[in-house]
Amino acid sequence: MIQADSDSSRRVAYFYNRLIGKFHYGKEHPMKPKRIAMAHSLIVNFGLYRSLDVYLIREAQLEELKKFHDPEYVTYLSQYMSENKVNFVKEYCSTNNDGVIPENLLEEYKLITKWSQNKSSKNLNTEYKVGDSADNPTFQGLFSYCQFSAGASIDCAHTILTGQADIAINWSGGLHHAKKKEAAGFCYINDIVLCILELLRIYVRVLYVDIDCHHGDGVEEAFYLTNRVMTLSFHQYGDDFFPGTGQLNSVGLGVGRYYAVNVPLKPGISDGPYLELFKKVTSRVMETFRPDCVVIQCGADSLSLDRLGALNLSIKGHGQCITYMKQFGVPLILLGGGGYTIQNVSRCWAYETGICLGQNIDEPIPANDIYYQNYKGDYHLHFPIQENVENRNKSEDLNKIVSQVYDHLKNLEN
Ligand code: TV1
Ligand code: CA
Ligand code: ZN
Repeated sequence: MIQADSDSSRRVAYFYNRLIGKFHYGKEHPMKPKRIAMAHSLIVNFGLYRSLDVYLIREAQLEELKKFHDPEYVTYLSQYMSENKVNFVKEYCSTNNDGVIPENLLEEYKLITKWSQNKSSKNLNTEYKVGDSADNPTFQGLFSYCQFSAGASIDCAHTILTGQADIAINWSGGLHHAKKKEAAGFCYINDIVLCILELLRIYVRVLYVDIDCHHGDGVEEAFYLTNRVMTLSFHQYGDDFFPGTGQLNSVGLGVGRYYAVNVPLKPGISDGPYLELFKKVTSRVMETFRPDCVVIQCGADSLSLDRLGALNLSIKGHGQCITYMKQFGVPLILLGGGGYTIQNVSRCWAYETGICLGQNIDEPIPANDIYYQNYKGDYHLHFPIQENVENRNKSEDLNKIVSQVYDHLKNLEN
């Protein structure tokens, strides 16, 4: 039974486009856009869509991406897609039409051929870290994928700013590692930075909270020098865990000093200690920073049994972070992010969509779900917690983190 809790219900804008799930980083690559389609399918099958304002994700235009990214980098990314498109058109022509270009594709074909010939050699991959490592491959439609992810996060900001929603959700966003002119950690365009920049056109202060198991380095770096955005990341840290930044003493610079907050964690942290830490830190941050809006990167790789992360949260524990942030009554934007055991990612984000609506879903996966087979072995929404995982964070380590963070935040009180 769905428990409707009308007191905590909010007007929720949910952004989706069924094309998102079609993009593919490559067969062995852990990042699977399909998980967005799986989450959506659960959201539909649990009946949550009936209470959501569902918006179609549009592609952000080049000019919008250039609000944060280097124009040459954006052009480079767009050209790359065009090059793929050339191959696609060529392949299409040779397989279907014996090399004859159909009239309706001719103009497009000419344009993209010209682009791919004009491409200067300095623009080839290594400078922008695109296609030069297994982490950030090029793939069919890469640029469109970036445009969708960013278009939705920018529009999340707009629904909040115009008062059309109290909470806005984009599970295809949250690509927190992308830099001004560099791809990193499966991220090419930083939809989060673009979203926050849009919010800053009206709001004075924006809080960014990142519960992905990786450090939110791209967002932290973008706002490292400003006091209008506070970035707060909880992440696994140490033993060369990617990206290697996010120490407790990275606090921001200049007027941005103490407006970056980092909570580095060792593997194995479970719901109890994580939530205690999360609440202690976020409550003090809310009290001292008093943001006009909170953007949450809800990376689901902090869940137990993730393919890349080694933290030990349950879906309920992960969701309690959202519940806790919701009770401050400040507008929220929820974005996706990491999450590599995909049947748990879709469970988690469907559950958190329910939380936004004040609907606590807890029933098995509906048998008519088109991705039903993906849940084979356990059709419950919640997976059992791992009892045999050691929490390598001693309570004295965690207490030390809290008191350090409090000391940093004391510098902001006046
Ligand atoms: C292709 C095929 C790529 C298999 C990448 C895990 C793969 C990884 C792959 C992988 C993998 C990383 C590094 C490598 C530093 C680099 C969306 C020397 C089984 C937000 C990004 C993690 C996390 C990048 C993104 C990391 C996010 N881990 N198999 N790659 N090097 N890269 O460690 O924060 O979740 O692992
Ligand atoms: Ca994080
Ligand atoms: Zn991650």
